[in-house]
Amino acid sequence: MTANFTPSPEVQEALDQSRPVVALESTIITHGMPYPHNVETARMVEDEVRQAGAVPATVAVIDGALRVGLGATPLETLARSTGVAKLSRADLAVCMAQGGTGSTTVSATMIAAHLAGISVFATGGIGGVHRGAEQSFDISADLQELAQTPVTVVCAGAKAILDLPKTLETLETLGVPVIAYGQDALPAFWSRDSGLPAPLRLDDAAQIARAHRMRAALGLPGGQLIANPVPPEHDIPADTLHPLIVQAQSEAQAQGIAGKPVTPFMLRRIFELTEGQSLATNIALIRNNARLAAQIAVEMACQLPS
Ligand code: PSU
Ligand code: MN
Repeated sequence: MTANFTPSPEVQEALDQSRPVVALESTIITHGMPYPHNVETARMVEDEVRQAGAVPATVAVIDGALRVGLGATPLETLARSTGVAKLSRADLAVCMAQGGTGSTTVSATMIAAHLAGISVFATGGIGGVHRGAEQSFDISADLQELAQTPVTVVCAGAKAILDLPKTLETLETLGVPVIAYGQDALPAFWSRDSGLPAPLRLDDAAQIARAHRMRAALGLPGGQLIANPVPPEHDIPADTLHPLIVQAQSEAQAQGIAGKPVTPFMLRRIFELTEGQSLATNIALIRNNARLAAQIAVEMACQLPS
């Protein structure tokens, strides 16, 4: 480990004692939600993990150090900052070399989690193949990361702003298991049902932990994607969202928004067009994912050979 890579004392102690730890990302804080909802949500998510018996480890780069487990002050500072870099696999090392500060996306958070020895990570929705990718070539680095880094990622499905059939096809090509939790349908972030069947289904945390261990035993690289449907009371049906997504996307196109800013722009416009309903759903689904991720981490710790 280098001096630039520093799990917090609490996280390091839990890992040393083989106690359950759940990694959390920070792009959702800096680019996914407005202040102060972002920092409030980050705290609630950490509390969910603790209540379920695991230690939360929020990941970010602060002044060149890759931090795994953020204290209250850096979390608040990050949440208030504007113009923070959004780091994926491609940008992580350069940001650190420059002594910069940035939030980590799913791909960079998986890298940090794996370096620290954390096997489970909770987020909202992963990135994927964007609509119109046949023109733009915009495919999130999250997919390649799932193919190579052995972390089980709990999300609420890929964001509905993406091309979900193409995202599923790409994940299959990359050898990533996409596992719906407790239902047959693939959830689509704000909606419980995307209208697509999920390739795989598991119904409890112990099975998910076993499948993770089985991949390792087989020598298969990469992680698992768990798609956990948002609780029913917060579901926004896909049909309700569809026209709003189409509208937001045509606005993005008209304004020439491309690359990294696309996802933050889309999330903000859906928030505005649903008059805040999408944010309440986003918060509910992240908390729900944190709970399941903690249960999986607890099972993984129980299943450790003694
Ligand atoms: N989930 C959310 N909000 C977010 C993201 C996920 O609820 O802001 C972030 C994640 O960090 C994910 C990133 O890795 O969006 C994907 O960005 P892109 O499409 O540019 O790869
Ligand atoms: Mn992209």
